[in-house]
Amino acid sequence: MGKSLTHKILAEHLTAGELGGGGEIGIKIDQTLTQDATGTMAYLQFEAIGLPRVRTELSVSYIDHNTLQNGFENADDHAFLQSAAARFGVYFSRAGNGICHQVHLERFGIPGKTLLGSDSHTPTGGGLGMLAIGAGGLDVAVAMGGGSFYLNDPQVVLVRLCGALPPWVSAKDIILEVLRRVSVKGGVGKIFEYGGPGAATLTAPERATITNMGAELGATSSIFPSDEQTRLFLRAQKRERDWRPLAADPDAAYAETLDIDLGALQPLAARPHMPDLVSPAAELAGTPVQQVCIGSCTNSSYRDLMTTAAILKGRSAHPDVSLVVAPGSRQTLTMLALSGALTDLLDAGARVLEPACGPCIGMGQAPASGAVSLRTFNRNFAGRSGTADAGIYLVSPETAAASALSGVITDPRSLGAAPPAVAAPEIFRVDDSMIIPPGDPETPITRGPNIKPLPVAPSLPDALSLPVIAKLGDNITTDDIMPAGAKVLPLRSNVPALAEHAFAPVSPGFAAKAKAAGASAVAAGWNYGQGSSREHAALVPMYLGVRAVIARSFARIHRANLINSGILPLLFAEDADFERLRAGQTLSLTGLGAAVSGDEPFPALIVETGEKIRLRHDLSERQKQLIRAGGLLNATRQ
Ligand code: MIC
Ligand code: SF4
Repeated sequence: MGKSLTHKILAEHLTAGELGGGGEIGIKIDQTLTQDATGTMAYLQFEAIGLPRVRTELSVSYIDHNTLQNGFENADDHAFLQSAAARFGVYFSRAGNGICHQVHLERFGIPGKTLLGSDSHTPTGGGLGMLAIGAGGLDVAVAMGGGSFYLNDPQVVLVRLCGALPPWVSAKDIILEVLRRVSVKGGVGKIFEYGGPGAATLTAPERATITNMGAELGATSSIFPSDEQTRLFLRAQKRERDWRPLAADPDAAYAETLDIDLGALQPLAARPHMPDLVSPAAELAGTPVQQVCIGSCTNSSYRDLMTTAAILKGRSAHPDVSLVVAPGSRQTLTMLALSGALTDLLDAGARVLEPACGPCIGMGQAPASGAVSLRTFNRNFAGRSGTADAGIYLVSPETAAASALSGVITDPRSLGAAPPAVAAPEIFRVDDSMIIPPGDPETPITRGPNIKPLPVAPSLPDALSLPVIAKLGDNITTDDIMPAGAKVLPLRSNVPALAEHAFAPVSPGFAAKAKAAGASAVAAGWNYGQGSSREHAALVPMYLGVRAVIARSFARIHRANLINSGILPLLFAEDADFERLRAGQTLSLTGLGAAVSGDEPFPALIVETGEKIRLRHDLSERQKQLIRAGGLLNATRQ
């Protein structure tokens, strides 16, 4: 039986465990990336590990999230990150150079390499045939130190594409179709490998749109083969030397297969407030729109913005629509400028932002109360835009541009028979002057007042009495646990200040209750912790004394972050146990040492009612050790 591309790359990098065995595996990481909202912690952790320089082939630190400088905090963080990059041997992509995933694709991604990034959309690199995975900052810090990255041996799903996209339908509609079929939790534990004859019709940036938003499936990663399209892209980036052909064996075995006929797709939109609530744009047509945002790491390549500009050329955005364009990279923005397309965007009334995450993470451009905002982004969780009652729809650049012109959700096919043709450039404008190479290992680290020491996890006692401060529903996101946005993000390197905002959207007053309790637990439904990789969603609860999260299931990255922070990720043994436990009750856990060492369900007492419920865990031997040691940082130092 032949091998999938995923298994080939995993096999080349395997350091522990067995492929196909279903257990935990360790892999060697070739490249890492961090961004400024997660990077401060990652480099503080790398510093705490105590190595002088990174041991990867390449590590890059990007500044792209916290670019609104309302106070000193973000600039302080950037100065810290720049000095840490120089000292530890990391490339530093300055503020204004673009979004980590877009720039990494353009300038650093290499087919067949492994990439670990402290951002959930790191799988964007899968568009180039890399095995690119998102993780918490601490996992990335360990990988920078040369340590293996551990993951559950993934199930590999083949997404077989046939045919070619019809006019006005683009890559975003493909991944929205996958989300419609698979759902936001359907990808947990899986890697989506794209193939079939339709794959060859997609350029590398189009593929990257798909692998980027594979994160919204909860998937471990997504990957395309490295073929002629990949070669053309790398050649146009003046990096053809980085190309090598890579594909699955023709008789490769897969856990599942998903067939998509590209020719049968139509423009789609994800409705508020989940990326898998997908409808045809035509069915939503006529809904008034107050804001249209084009950009983010999903859809802000040269192809996407040139297409947008061509659709808008010679016309104006509807007077009721605020049209925002955030280019993905300085390369894209300068090429738009040189081609004149930037003028077309400005003439159409676009508010052009610097190349950064911007509105995608609520860094400015919060929509008006109750507004409908169409975005080419990847997440539409309630409140993430900065406006709690805004309704965010996720769409392609084509649908966004058509709707910006009309002021209502518009199926772009209504604009005519064929969209303006945008050819992939023969050569991109390559200028790496805003990427600073690694500096002197003696560089002193700059530490402004916003850089606070790392919180330290406690080790596991044998008995715990834990008030359940909150009982939450299904699909709780890390934006619910640790909100982002322009007001809160500047506190990412200041855990005590950040802690005041924990669980704000779903459990107001959480921080005060947790502090009063000393030690506590949180209960939740399915897919707890989906979304962002931010380890702050574990670090902050740990800082506030949360010792266990008991859920029906967990999202991959967040579960790993909980363990890394020494918080027990427990599961309800049965549905009835979930029903029985209520917020405000106290859970008494005894014999925890034995319970963690064993693999059997164990009892927990609800103090108020005297009822016993049964809990379990699915920790690997390595994870059991981490929990006992009080998390990954303590364990690594030991
Ligand atoms: C996001 O899209 O939610 C972020 C902001 O990029 C996060 C990282 C973070 O919270 O800093 C992610 O996707 O991992
Ligand atoms: Fe930035 Fe948004 Fe992409 Fe996250 S999803 S990396 S915030 S552009």
